[in-house]
Amino acid sequence: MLHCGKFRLSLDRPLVMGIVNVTPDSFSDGGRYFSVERAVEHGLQLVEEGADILDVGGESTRPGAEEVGAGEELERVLPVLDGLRRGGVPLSVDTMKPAVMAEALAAGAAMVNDVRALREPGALQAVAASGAAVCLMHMQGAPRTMQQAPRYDDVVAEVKDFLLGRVRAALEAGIVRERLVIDPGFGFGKTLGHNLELLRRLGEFMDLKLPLLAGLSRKSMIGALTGAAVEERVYGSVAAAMLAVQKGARIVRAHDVKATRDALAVLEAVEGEKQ
Ligand code: HH2
Repeated sequence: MLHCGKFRLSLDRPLVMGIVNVTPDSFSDGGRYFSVERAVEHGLQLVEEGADILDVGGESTRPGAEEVGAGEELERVLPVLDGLRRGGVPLSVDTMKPAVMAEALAAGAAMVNDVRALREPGALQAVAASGAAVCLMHMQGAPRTMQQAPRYDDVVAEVKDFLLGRVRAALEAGIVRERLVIDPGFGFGKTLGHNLELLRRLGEFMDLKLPLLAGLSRKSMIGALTGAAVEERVYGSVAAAMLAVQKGARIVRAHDVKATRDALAVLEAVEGEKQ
């Protein structure tokens, strides 16, 4: 059972975290309102398609992406969180910034999804002060440069060690285990070979005895394997999500919620309930 603010999410069946990106619009003034409206509409659509959680992000973490200030990020994210409350599912905020975490949690977010695993000063405290769940993700380096020369001796062992350290830090800060989720961070400072090895050996993360989240949706590794452009990576992404769940992932982060849910329905029927 994942404790997610006022929500309790059963992990008996795999959960789908639907992705809601609130990225800047190229049309300046009227554009922002339009993009908030669209993001809310899109998120509500994902709930209809079966999303169990919505992950709202105001800063891209794509390799090479530029950083955004906390004020700007909040301006993007808060109105969308507000609009998505009526969806009735827990809302996660995808951010690395403690100031954004604190405000989003005050505005009712039930989860923090941090690709820096609460390493920014003040991040542990911001989450500890709430009852929200938190996803601790591994990343080597920083988004702008992480794909330049990722290097590991044993990618699985190193990612596991890192996550174990962050779990300990979270527990010490007073965030109880029931609120923790771990994520190996596919594509975050990893080559295709590293990503494939992580997926192949994902079962080894079960040692940490925490729910595992896998984010593979539309990532460049899917592009590399299929030759498909970003918006055409749905089939490869669904296959990767299924493999991740078969190897123990309990939450999959996905753009294409309906496709992922349908595939999971087949998997669940064949495999039955897993814990
Ligand atoms: N991947 C992205 C963003 N946030 N969070 C978790 N926990 N795990 C992930 O794998 C993960 C994540 C990728 O971000 P970006 O490239 O900005 O695009 P999108 O948000 O559309 O996936």
